[in-house]
Amino acid sequence: MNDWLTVSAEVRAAVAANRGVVALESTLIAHGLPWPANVETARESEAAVRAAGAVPATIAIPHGAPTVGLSDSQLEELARAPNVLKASRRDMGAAVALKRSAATTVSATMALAHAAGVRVFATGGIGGAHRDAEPFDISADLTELARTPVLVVCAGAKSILHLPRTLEILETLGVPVWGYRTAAFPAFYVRESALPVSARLDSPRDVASAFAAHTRMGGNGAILAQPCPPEVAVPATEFEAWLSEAESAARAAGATGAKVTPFLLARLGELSGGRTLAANRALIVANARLAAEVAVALTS
Ligand code: PSU
Ligand code: MN
Repeated sequence: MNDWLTVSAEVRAAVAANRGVVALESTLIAHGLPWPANVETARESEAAVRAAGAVPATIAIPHGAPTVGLSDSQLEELARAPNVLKASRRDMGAAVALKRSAATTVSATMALAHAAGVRVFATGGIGGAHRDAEPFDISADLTELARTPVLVVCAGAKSILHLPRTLEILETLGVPVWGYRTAAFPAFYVRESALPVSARLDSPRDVASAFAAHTRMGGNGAILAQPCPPEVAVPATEFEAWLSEAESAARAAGATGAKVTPFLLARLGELSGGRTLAANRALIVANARLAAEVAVALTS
């Protein structure tokens, strides 16, 4: 194993024994959800992975040490600490050199998962192309999917994004977008968009076969998109009203770059009276469970 990477004993043993392992990201803990919902969701996700027979590997850079498989106390520290960096792929080197604590976004988590031999990863929603033409803003999650062979299980792309543009970029980059039991691309808190996925897959076994075939033929990352659980999903029209208000607030506050997504998610939580927060939590845990089922299917 790489000497620059700390991998927990449990994760290392599971990877060596070809058991199912699921990577979980930490930006949603440090920047996506408020305390204490963040630590509760992280623990529920780990429990959901275990219940499905796989090993959870939450990933972050505590005090400058890239780590796959955080301990529970590291997880809680990350959830409580102020001033945790939000690290995408490009930010990891400086965080390590300066011994800064950093949460990893989808791009950075994919890179570290791959370095540890973990093939399946669960999150809430991936980043993508933002709606405004100016300032121009496209997430590093998309290019990482193009280069790193990890399956990202999510509820689609965040509904704060320009979804048609995001899907076109993924097509250009050769990244499959599979719908789990749906032909319509899910839109995070909103169960479905009017946009098609590249293929519909209906079982963890089919997903495992498709991902194995994709990587065998030289493909890298892939997306498995599962709609938000129906009990907590938000209707599209209601969501659009909250979003335009949150976007005006973001412009007024001058939130740009890496600050945009956390700002919008927090504002949406307030505007919706906590409904987007409930949806976000539920979809993250549901994705962790599905990712574990796929990870187990990939090992047999
Ligand atoms: N899923 C969630 N909440 C989040 C994220 C995902 O439910 O906060 C994070 C992921 O880490 C993703 C990031 O990579 O949002 C996107 O940030 P940006 O738009 O700055 O690329
Ligand atoms: Mn961005």
